[in-house]
Amino acid sequence: MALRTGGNLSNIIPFNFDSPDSIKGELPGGEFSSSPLTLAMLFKSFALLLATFAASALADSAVFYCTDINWGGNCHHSPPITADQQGVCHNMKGDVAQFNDAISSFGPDGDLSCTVFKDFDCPSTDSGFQIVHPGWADLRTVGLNDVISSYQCYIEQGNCCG
Ligand SMILES: [Ca+2]
Repeated sequence: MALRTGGNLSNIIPFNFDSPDSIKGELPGGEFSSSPLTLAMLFKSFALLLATFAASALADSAVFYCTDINWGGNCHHSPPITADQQGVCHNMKGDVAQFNDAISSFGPDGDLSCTVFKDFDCPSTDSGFQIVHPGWADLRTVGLNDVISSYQCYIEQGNCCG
């Protein structure tokens, strides 16, 4: 989904809504006789819809994990993982140290694809374990209960970073 990765609405919505004349100029054939104000309002509504969708899509690009299975116990919703943060390794240290070797459910939102590791620093010597939305509500089923120490995520779909 391209809208998720851009974050810059001016790239998505190339219209100037405050000037109906600018919309006139975009139409093939130049002049048109129907009310430019109505058309501008229509475009504006569409733009608001797009902006709302884009905002919700961006907000969804995060990771949710919990200390108990089925999203129970103590849980943490990570900050949104944006296009420029793809591949960044997140360690269960500092503010989230309580989750080190304690996670029993792990789920990426939206289009994220994440790899979890048993050790810190997403070691390249470990291929890790890939998790995509909606994630695993019971990490015991994949032998990863109470062992995860780091993870990294990529935006799986979308026309990133052009
Ligand atoms: Ca560990």
